[in-house]
Amino acid sequence: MARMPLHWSSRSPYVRKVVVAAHELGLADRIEAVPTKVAMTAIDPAMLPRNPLGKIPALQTPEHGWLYDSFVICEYLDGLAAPPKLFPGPGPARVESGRRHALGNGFLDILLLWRTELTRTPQHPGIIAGFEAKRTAILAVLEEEAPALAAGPFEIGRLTIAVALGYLDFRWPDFDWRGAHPRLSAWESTVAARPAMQASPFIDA
Ligand SMILES: N[C@@H](CCC(=O)N[C@@H](CS)C(=O)NCC(=O)O)C(=O)O
Repeated sequence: MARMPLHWSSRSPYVRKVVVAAHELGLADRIEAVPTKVAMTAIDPAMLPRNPLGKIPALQTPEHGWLYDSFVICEYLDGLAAPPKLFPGPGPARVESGRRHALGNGFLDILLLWRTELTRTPQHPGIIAGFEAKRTAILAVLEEEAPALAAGPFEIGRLTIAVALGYLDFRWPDFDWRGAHPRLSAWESTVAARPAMQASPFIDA
């Protein structure tokens, strides 16, 4: 079966979500990575007909044409795969998975906006303070939830939280969150060792 082109970068956490999902679902060989450089300040005009938001990931599918964003692409891949799946069926587990995904993805959104703010001179101290407060709150909630994270299956919510923590380490290597969050740190180390996570490291290429 033909491979599906995926606009891809080794620096993008949202792309990594898709690649990890593809590996977890046994579909990695269905995807053809198309290296793509985009940024808020560097739009690729060729991307816009494929994703008018100008963002990656975008996956070309036989049934739906170009699909975006990472959550939608992961759900699409989940539909192609045999169990075990990354998206629970309707019911409480689905709602809880969706909440975890919102937390992990929202964390990613904050970290990306934060990096953009750091490129500006002068930076807005109120915005930076807000990011710091949210990062503190998110890590506190995740530390509280770490036993539950460890007790359940690796679904789209846990996958996204794992990618967000990996991105935090990638872009803020000097920020030691592990010392104050030992249970979260232990869980992150376990999930970071999964073959799907190992197959898709962040690289600043
Ligand atoms: N909500 C989107 C976010 C995607 C996103 O922001 N990707 C970044 C790369 S990490 C991007 O393409 N940025 C370019 C831009 O904002 O114009 C998703 O989950 O796919």
